[in-house]
Amino acid sequence: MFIDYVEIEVMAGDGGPGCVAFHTEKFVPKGGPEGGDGGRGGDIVAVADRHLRTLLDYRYRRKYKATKGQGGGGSLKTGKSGEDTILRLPVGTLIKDLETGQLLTDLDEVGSRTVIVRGGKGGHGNAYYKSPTNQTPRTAQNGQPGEIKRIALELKLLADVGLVGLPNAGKSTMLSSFSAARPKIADYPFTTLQPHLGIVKLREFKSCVMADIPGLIEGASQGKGLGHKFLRHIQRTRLLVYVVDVNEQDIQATISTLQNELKSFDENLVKHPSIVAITKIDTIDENDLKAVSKELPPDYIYLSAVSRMGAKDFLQRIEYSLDQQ
Ligand SMILES: Nc1nc2c(ncn2[C@@H]2O[C@H](COP(=O)(O)OP(=O)(O)OP(=O)(O)O)[C@@H](O)[C@H]2O)c(=O)[nH]1
Ligand SMILES: [Mg+2]
Repeated sequence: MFIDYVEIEVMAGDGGPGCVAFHTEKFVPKGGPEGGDGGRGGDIVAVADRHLRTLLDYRYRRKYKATKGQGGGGSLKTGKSGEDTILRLPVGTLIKDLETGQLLTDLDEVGSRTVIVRGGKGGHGNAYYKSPTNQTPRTAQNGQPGEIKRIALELKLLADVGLVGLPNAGKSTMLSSFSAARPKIADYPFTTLQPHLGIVKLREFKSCVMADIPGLIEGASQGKGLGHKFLRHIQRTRLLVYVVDVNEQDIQATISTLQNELKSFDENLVKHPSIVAITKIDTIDENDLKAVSKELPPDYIYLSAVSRMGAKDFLQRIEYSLDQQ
């Protein structure tokens, strides 16, 4: 469940063909063979990039190709090599060969680099075949084809953003509205019994992992409701979102309740960067919303996970907070 998984095809570049050419110069009859070798095809190289967190971008593009080597030229010129194609992947990505099941690499450190498929060698030009018995070879070799593999990218996800709220606050609805995850949603408390993760696209090439966890109630630390052990799933998140239903009688008191429960699990949790998201704003009319927002700090975000009102603001705030760290 907590694994991001994508299958793609990677094709290294073919080697360029060797060249058949002979030396030509005024007054030099019968110049020798001078066809150069073809260039190597480009490799496909996987690199661990610390700025990436998910494999989301690889879901949209499934084929990656490196460029071909160029053909050799006259005057013993070797063809230009093809360019490598770099696959930037999050740290912690495992790459497996789908045909053999073999683990090709584990990008376990920032900067880890592995060649996944090698470009083909360039073919020899005719100069290569010159020998005492064959002074004028007229053949050259084709380049070798680049390797092709179907590979699986597999990443164990760690959540960046944790949703914390009372039961029924709308956490699961939020996750399903912003990601492809489909946690159960229902109009009764304690619908969510275990954490769900989803990948939220913030903008192109930028995404984060959001965790939806069970609802928290006053006294959870004493075992009320579902207890609070599930909070360990958000202990390593970089940002907490307090999710509060706009219809809640006392929004500030609700946030304090949530914070007290977090504190009794782990003091450090309340020191995490956080955002307050007041949700379900589609359920009250504009004037009531104005009245509510007047009484609350100006940096709270108002949104509806159903109508997606305020969604853009919310995602921007998440992006900004994650960027600050
Ligand atoms: N109108 C409206 N209804 C919402 C919104 N968000 C959630 N709901 C409704 O509120 C109820 C509870 O939503 P959930 O997403 O299951 O709440 P939760 O916080 O995950 O609840 P637990 O898993 O029990 O902790 C459901 O009936 C949702 O349809 C919203 O933005 N607008
Ligand atoms: Mg839920």
